[in-house]
Amino acid sequence: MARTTSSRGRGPATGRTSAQLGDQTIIRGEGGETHQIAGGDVPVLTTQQGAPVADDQNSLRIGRRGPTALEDFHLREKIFHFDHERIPERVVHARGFGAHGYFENYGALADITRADLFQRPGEKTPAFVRFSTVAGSKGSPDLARDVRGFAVKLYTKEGNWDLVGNNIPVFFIQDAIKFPDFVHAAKEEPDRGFPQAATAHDNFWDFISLNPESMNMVLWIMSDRTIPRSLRFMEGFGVHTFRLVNAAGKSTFVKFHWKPKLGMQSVVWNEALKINGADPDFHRRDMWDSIQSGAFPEWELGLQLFDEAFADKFAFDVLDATKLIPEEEVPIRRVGRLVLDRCVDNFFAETEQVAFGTGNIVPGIDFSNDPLLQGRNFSYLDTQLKRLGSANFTHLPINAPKCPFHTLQQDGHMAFINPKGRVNYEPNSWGGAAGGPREAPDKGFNSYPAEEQGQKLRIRSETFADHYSQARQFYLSQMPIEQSHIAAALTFELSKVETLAIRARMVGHLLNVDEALAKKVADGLRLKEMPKAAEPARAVDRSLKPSPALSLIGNAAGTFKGRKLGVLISDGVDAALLAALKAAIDAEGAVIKLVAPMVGGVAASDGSWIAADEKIDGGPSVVFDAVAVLLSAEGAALLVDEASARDFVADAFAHCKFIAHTAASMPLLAKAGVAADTGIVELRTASDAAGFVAACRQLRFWDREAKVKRV
Ligand code: HDE
Repeated sequence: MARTTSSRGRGPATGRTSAQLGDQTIIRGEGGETHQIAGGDVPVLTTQQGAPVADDQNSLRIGRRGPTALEDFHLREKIFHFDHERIPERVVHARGFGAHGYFENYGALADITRADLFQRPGEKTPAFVRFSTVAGSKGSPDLARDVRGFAVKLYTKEGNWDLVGNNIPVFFIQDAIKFPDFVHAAKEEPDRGFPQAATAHDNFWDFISLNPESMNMVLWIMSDRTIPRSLRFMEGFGVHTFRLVNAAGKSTFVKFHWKPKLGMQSVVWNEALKINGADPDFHRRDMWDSIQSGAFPEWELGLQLFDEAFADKFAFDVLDATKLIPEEEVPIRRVGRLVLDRCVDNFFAETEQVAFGTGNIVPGIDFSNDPLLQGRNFSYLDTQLKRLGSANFTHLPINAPKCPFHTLQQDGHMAFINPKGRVNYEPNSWGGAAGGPREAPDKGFNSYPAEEQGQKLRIRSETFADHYSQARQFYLSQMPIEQSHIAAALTFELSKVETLAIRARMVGHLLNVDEALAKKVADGLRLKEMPKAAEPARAVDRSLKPSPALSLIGNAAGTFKGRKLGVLISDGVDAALLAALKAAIDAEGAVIKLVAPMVGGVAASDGSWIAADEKIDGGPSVVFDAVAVLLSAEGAALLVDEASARDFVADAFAHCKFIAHTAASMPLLAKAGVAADTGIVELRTASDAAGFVAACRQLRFWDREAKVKRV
């Protein structure tokens, strides 16, 4: 084996070399010994036991080229600890991104709940939120077509309240007992270990097609909701019906909603596929960047409140998590806002170790009998023991309440909150403080005393039997462009299913949702014959009125705020035009990023130097919401034959983005196949910039889509 003289292994034979690493100078002496001279007052590196470490570059060996000594406690401890760095990833929702913030209460809600956080107007409750995808592993791409988790931990003065929700208001199944089957079917197939983070495979659609209660959710997951542009631009839902209980013991049913202040927005599927390649961290980077820049993401908490009388007359069972209550039937009351204003200090300690649980509720909030929720109440506590390895996971700072807490639980692995004193049981006759914590009959959590009776049965209520009517209602509530996306997504996913019978079975279900949709998908799959409609357990109710609130595009916020404009520039870029565009984007509260042939920058028309944010193939247009192509004639001549520049423009066009350009950029636009439409805006002078940014408020120029997406 060749002998190395690498500076890390053995020092050079003579003299000393030095290298600069950050603020440290590493000096390698003759024979390999190393000294670090810290720049400034930095702590000394130690072992876990606190012993100062003299050499962190070389293990202890016998002779210059001899074996390593077992007594090297520093080496052993370091490798041992490294070997145990991972904890099991979440069995679902493994990939996530968390941030801190607060919930601010708008007004007192004492009439409907005694929950402490809702009692005082303007009160701020610390919050931690973790967003996630469901199916993929920790390292999967952000833009997988998937439901997003939206889990909120509120550290209230009467304990932690976790609202462990999703960005879709309904769920796949009605009973927790089917959750393992559902998740097995959705995740990678067990024999081959793929596909990763994708439902486009046989097992998923096999299960779904045999499980008609999923159909409402299927329509939702095939909609653009599962490819959000940003975690900041999506809604959140508690999904189940919960109860709010006031001080007099009166209960009101509630469904929880989070409404994004910047409105909703999604990407298109072809864009999602490309974003996953260009920036698999697209969502977490977006969240990180916006919080770090002070543009704090915000949602309003909405309550849909209803009573037993409404529940009795509503067309569906309010305990069935595959159904929602349209906002048009029970309006949403906005009661506060959630602001995320701080990134985590340590991803593992906070985002990875945070333990949410549906069972974490506080006085004034209570469960309903939703069988999915009841099952979840077991699962979340159970899963924490597996993942965090100790019943003391609540001692971790991210999980511990921020209000005083006193239990009589003790010991166990890693217990580091250890009460002093003699008392660890109750009742006891030790008086006063020595007697330890006592129960509080009035102030403490009292379950709502719902009357329950009946036979012990494994049975699904008749009232859960309608599987298609709300799926149909959702589909008919979408704008035509959204309907076409749903049909395209179903066609894409089912095209990946190899078993023809499964494809046909799914189309049989779609016939109960909407015949035109079923036909579109059948044609898209080139099914030789139309299958028979699936036999519904209960006849489809075709009289449900569409709910316009369910459309994403139909409820766009009409702002470009918080969005990103990507500007392709070259030497000779018109400095005044670029400055005007930047000013208009700043005024909108949006972000501008400059993309150039080389990241160092370009020489502008006025001789100034403009640094770029990205090199052309590092900043493809898929990571922007709109683009501007501000090339000079020389720039266009240079880039017209550059594939990444053509893709920049062609993709922006295909993804229906607004495109501004200079006249000189036309050769590149023409080569990229751009055909004129009103979403393509020529910037003649600096005064045109503001008009373009105003047009971008529509977010996408959907009229173009029929011209660029033919199958
Ligand atoms: Fe979960 N779910 N879930 N889930 N879920 C978990 O708990 C489970 C369901 C949701 O960011 C696990 O700590 C069962 C609905 C989110 O840490 C696990 C059932 C909704 C997160 C679990 C459901 C969710 C989880 C895995 C059917 C939306 C991520 C790791 C009865 C309302 C929380 C963990 C985070 C995580 C079980 C259904 C949302 C295994 C048994 C419905 C956002 O306990």
